Amino acid sequence: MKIVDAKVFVCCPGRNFVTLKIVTDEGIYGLGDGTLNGRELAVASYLSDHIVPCLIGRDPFQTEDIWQYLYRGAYWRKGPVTMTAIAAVDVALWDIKAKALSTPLYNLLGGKSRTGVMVYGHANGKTIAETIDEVGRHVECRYLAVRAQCGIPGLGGTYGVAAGREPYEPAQKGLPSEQAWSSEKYLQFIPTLFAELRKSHGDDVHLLHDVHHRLTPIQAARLGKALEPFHLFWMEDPVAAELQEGFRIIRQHTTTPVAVGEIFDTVWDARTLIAEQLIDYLRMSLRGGGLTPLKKIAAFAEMHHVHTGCHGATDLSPITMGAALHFDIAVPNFGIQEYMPHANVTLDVFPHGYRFADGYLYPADTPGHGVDFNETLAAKFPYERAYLPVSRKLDGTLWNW
Ligand code: EZ4
Ligand code: CO
Repeated sequence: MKIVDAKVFVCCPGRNFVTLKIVTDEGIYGLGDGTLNGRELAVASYLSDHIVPCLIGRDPFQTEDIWQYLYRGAYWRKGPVTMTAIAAVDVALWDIKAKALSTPLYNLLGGKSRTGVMVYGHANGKTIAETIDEVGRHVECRYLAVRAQCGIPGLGGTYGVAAGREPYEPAQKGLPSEQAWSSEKYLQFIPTLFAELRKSHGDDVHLLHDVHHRLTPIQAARLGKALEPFHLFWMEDPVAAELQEGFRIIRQHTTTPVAVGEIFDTVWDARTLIAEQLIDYLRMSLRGGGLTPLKKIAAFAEMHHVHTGCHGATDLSPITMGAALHFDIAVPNFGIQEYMPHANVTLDVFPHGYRFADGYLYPADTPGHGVDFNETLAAKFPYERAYLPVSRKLDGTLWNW
């Protein structure tokens, strides 16, 4: 089998997505997701200008060799644009391989290790009362795990909380907006939020919280300690992780489980964190280079008692979600999968076979990863410039969003 064509599509059904379609001489095609929130066109160019010409004529079954060719062969390694582009190719090739063998992707990854993939939903409120209601709404929909975010008294917009009544979307049309941040006000407030959530919803539901890189290690240590009575499933991205050794400080002070990695690109970004058992969950999904490296990172994590917790925000297309579910259901050290349902208009462009029931997602049982792409419909939604917001401390200092 040979690759005869590859096309890159940029579309905006509700939000921007980059999609790669690789076509073979046997008529089988594979689909990969190259979406990098706020930097979509850079990945589209990396793919169409620099990668697609190198793919024509290759054997799509050689997922490992093609991965090495694109990673080592480019000389310039790592980086979010490169790794998102390689991910799109890698996932499309695994899709082709599974379709050619006429089996669901999970069967190429060891087969099913569990019956369903436990997911967590997002409960966001402007106030504690609203967040309590939102968690309640998820519990009614049978979610077993819920991430809770809340507006901070004294601050305007807070990460994770939508402006209007529409579902939260982590990108806004036009140039980046700016939001005010105070770590002091946040640290003061969050333990009260979780105390109230436990009072209203009891101890059974798994509660999670995303700090979104806003704290320093000692502040994160203090938060983790204050949250111990409310036994969170995890505290996510407590600090920016360029300095992996900084997580030692968090670990020395608290038993609240730590999750990190949605912006990591390679195992090198998590090597110390895993080897020293400084984290409990690795948040990398397929965006960091695809399935080929994710299998390796997961195996390395397994040896260190670290579980997976794939990123699953709406800025990853249904292709990443669909393919991640095959990984989740197969990998021995699966932890949990993030699930932010896509808008209906997005799902119309990406017909898919995965489904949610009683707190679990189930991957498609059809050959491949089970997510398709409607090119004709996608063409009706051209790219629209959109960015994540930026965050500033109250004195104007630019901070982590
Ligand atoms: O803000 O994916 O855990 N989920 C998250 C996301 C991120 C977006 C950034 O593109 O933190 O909502
Ligand atoms: Co996050």
